[in-house]
Amino acid sequence: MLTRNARICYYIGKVEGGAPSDRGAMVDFVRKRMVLARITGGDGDGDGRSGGGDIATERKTRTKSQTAKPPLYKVILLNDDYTPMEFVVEVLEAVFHKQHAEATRIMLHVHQNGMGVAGVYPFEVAETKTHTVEELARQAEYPLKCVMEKE
Ligand code: TYC
Repeated sequence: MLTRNARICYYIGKVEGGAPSDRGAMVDFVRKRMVLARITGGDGDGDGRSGGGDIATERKTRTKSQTAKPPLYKVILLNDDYTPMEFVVEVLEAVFHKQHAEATRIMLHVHQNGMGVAGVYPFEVAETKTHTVEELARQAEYPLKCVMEKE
């Protein structure tokens, strides 16, 4: 205990440029440092790092995963009155690699509900597919529209 107190006194002297004059003030000071250490996950000296023969706690839990997942984007087809159903089905098969039955289901969903998700992808893939759909529609002179939305 003596060693620990000596360390604390040394530490306080190091940080504050002199030990607090009475014991109550010192205890209070050390208590505040330990609270700080608990909040910051550091060792209480305010530099956010541990070590140096210091008083307090090590952080034991990780709150963020190491491998961040990329954000995903929905590619959404919009309904219109002019694009033929078969063209939309072909686009879903060619661009979104859907089986014929699934492509037909998605097309009918868009036709009946005004919009529907063709697929979900990382940003650049979603962007390329969106442009491809609009380019195919433009070449065929259909007004089919496609937008992307963050998941
Ligand atoms: N509503 C169109 C029609 O009746 C078909 C259609 C479906 C158009 C889906 C666009 O994204 C779309 N011919």
